[in-house]
Amino acid sequence: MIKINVQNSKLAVTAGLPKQFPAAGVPQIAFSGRSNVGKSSLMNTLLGRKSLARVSSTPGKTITVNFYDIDGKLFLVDLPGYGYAKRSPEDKKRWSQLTDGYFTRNPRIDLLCGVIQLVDCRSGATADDLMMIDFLTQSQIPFIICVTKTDKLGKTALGEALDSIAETCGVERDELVPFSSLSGAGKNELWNRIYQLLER
Ligand SMILES: Nc1nc2c(ncn2[C@@H]2O[C@H](COP(=O)(O)OP(=O)(O)O)[C@@H](O)[C@H]2O)c(=O)[nH]1
Ligand SMILES: [Mg+2]
Repeated sequence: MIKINVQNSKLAVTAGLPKQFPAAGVPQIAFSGRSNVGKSSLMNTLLGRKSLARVSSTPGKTITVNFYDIDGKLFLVDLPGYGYAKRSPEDKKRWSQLTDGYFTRNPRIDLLCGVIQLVDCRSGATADDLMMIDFLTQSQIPFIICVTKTDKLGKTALGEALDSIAETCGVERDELVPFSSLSGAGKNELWNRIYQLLER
């Protein structure tokens, strides 16, 4: 089992173009989700850092793929958020070139161990979320569905949301990882699942 010092993390590469994706020989775990789903907050929580990944109140601002170097042993990859309604057509094009590029022009796609697909517990899985899940399934890329902002729902409503998300996404309910960046709930479970992806 690999030992990773999670505290030893830094933003290594901010890629605005596929040719900027790093060629380093370390495994990659990518994070995908719509804008504002809580991706930056979740990555900060996972890494025990306040603001390594930028948390924004204005969603959908930057279109880059950010590679966080974790102890020289792993890249956590922040894919650009989708579904931001106010994006210009040029930005939408950049989004798809960069996101498609991550999967089709990534020099180390062989080292992609899995994708953490984030779904907001309040909105449930959107059409865009389902499109991404479909793509990952078709491409035989392992993925974990992580349900964010669970602190925003009471116990009963959250249970119903998890049932519904599992059903629409076509996975078992106990395959979902419920997560709250506010409370830290789900952090250990998500790390365990990431380790499982790395050891497959
Ligand atoms: N209550 C609550 N709010 C959250 C949580 N995660 C993120 N947020 C808030 O949701 C908004 C978007 O978060 P951010 O991490 O920037 O989302 P991103 O656009 O997916 O990177 C911010 O206002 C965060 O403070 C969470 O677990 N619980
Ligand atoms: Mg973000």
